[in-house]
Amino acid sequence: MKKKIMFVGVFALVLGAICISTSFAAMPDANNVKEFHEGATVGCTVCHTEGNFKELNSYGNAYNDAGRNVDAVKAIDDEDSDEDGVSNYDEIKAGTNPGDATSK
Ligand SMILES: [Ca+2]
Ligand SMILES: [Ca+2]
Repeated sequence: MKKKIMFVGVFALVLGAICISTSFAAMPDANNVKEFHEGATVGCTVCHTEGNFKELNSYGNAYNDAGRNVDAVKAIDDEDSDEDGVSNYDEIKAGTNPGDATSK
């Protein structure tokens, strides 16, 4: 019984550490977008696929390919990563998703 409780405890600690490290890893990226687009609301789904935060959407891939920093945000601003007819800049300013063509 003690071994089972110990295993569950260790598993919970490892899972918690993974969740925390994943969240903190993504924060600098969201902050890069916020830094360039002052006042913008930037959630996880700006760069990641809805419901699968391990997978990048088209905007996330473009940001990653451009260098994954503030300059990358600027470099892809005039692009239309999700090909919905609205530029990444306009989508972020409007609060729509630059990586989701159904959001414009
Ligand atoms: Ca777009
Ligand atoms: Ca869009």
